Amino acid sequence: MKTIVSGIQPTGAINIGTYLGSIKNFVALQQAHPDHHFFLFIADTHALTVPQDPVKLRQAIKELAAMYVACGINLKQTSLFVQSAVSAHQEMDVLLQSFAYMGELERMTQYKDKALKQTSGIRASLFTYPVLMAGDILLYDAEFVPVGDDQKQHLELTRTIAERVNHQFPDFFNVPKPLIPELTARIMSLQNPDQKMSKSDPNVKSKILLTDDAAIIKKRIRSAVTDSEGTIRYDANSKKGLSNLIRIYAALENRTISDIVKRYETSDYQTFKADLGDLVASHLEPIQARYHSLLKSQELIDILNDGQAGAEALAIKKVQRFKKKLGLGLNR
Ligand code: ATP
Ligand code: LTN
Repeated sequence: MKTIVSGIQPTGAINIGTYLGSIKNFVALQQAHPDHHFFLFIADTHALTVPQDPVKLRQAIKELAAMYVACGINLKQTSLFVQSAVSAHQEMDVLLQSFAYMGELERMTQYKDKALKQTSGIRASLFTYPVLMAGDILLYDAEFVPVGDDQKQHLELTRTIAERVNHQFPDFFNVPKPLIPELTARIMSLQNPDQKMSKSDPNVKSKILLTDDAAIIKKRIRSAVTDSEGTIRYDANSKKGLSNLIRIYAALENRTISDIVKRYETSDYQTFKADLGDLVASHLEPIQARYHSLLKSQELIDILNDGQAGAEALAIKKVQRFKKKLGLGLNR
């Protein structure tokens, strides 16, 4: 069976950066590869790498699960589950710790960035996070891993770890390919187009949440930082803010940047922003309706239970085979 694997941390409300950089592509990827099974999870163990309020974390897990389904994941082709419920993820993490080197982990830019932001102690799990992530992927012998640009380095390390294991035990892991979207690899903050739009950014004006209502969405886009030139053209260096908005527009309409620029070349920023506000709001409306009905439903719990069973069926066997290869335990 060919597989696709991806996950998102339940660390807060999902914004259109995460949606366009990952979730929307999950759906497209499933359509393009109907023969691939998708192991999609809520990366709750990853969330513990920084302090969390347990009540909020549990709520965020359900919200993310509901959002995945609301965004149109094809459940017939997917095992959707909570990472911590499949303990093979933790086991694989421990085993792979012996196939990653300190120097490799020290080079991870996400670790360096997040460690800098910590006001109290930096957790050991933040440092070893990429090993847990490698385990998430290798457990299912993923062919493809759809992620945004910020996860590229973690994917490279995953490939290195897989190749290292394979060197000792030929062909044990499939070496996965990252799938990073060209147009939406990095959607930027609406207030600071030099920074990626991020869940953890405390500035509410920097992002559009998938649960925001139409009035808020339009307001956020209206107040997005652009430039004073006044001409609608794409330039990712000198017109970062406007170019970010053009990318969001193009991605939502599944069109190219030049299609959008052509349509608005004689327009002003105000008109473009108003149209983009309408487009985002109408795109999110059906997602929001489905999300709210799912959130409190038994259907969601059933989906997650089924997904867990589907994931365990593969993951437990893979870990057992790995332990055996490594010479762990008794040969019973
Ligand atoms: P945090 O701020 O807590 O680190 P985040 O906003 O970076 O969270 P993640 O949960 O780490 O979001 O990301 C989930 C997925 O969405 C990853 O594949 C990531 O690469 C992608 N992603 C997140 N933000 C963006 C963005 N602004 N543009 C494109 N892809 C993104
Ligand atoms: N590190 C990722 C979340 C994640 C993930 C994965 C993504 C954890 N395990 C496996 C793809 C495959 C992030 O979004 N920050």
